[in-house]
Amino acid sequence: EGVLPQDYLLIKMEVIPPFPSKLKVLEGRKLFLAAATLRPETMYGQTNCWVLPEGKYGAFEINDSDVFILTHRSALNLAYQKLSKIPEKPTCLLELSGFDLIGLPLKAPLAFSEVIYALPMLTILTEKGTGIVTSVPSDSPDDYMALRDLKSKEALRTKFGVKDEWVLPFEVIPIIHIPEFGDKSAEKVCHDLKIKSQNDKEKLAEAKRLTYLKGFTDGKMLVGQFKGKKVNEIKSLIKTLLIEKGQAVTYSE
Ligand code: A2H
Repeated sequence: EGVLPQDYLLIKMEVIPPFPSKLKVLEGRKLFLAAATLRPETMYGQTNCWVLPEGKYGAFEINDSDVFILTHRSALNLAYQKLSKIPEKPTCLLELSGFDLIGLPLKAPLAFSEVIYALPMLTILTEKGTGIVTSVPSDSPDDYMALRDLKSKEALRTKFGVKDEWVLPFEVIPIIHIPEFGDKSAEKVCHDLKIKSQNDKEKLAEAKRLTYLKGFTDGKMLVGQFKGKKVNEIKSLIKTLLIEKGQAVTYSE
């Protein structure tokens, strides 16, 4: 836990019905994987969602209409931030593991693909955010390497029951231009630093440091309604827009 609170945006990635048998008791509800992000302006580049296979999650009643899948820890925090049907008390409708979530088809705000899928990432921390991460491989080195691992390693897909069609058709989408790194900054930096896999912790930390700040200070949008504008000028506008459309909520911890 850091000293200063971290303000995240939770992106509501809607689970497309009909639900698989494990989730059948939730049929008829509006169900979302709630992904914590610091980079709302990158949501155009979403190619999938990440879950921790061994992670423990729950489906929580947020209000009269919405049910969020996230960690119990984050559900308790949300309950103290007016995001629980019963104030200050999370209501878990169903216990789930990350394995139960792999392969869920999702509709994600601002994403170009109509459907993207929940896939396994082995480096997700359960003590941060919601334990659900949306994947933007163009601009996030972690996302880029985890997607590359799944694409290049058939054994990894088999191990987690990941179907080829949930992964192989999804390519890195250029969404932000950074003068120093081009249109796919994460791919370039991972390549330049010769990062081998999603487990290459130290190099990935360096890749994140290099791209994160530059994306904000020097990045320019290549797509969407703010095309041509600088990231630091429109980041908060996209956040507000997503909240107003009911596609995201704020969360701090
Ligand atoms: B970011 P900070 Cl394009 N475990 O969103 C591991 N990573 C997590 C997480 C968890 N439990 N919860 C959130 N995150 C990721 C987009 C993005 C992000 C881009 C580029 C960089 C980036 C798309 N993924 O983060 O430690 C989420 O990924 C680089 C730091 O709280 C979230 O924002 O600073 C970010 O880490 C929060 O990390």
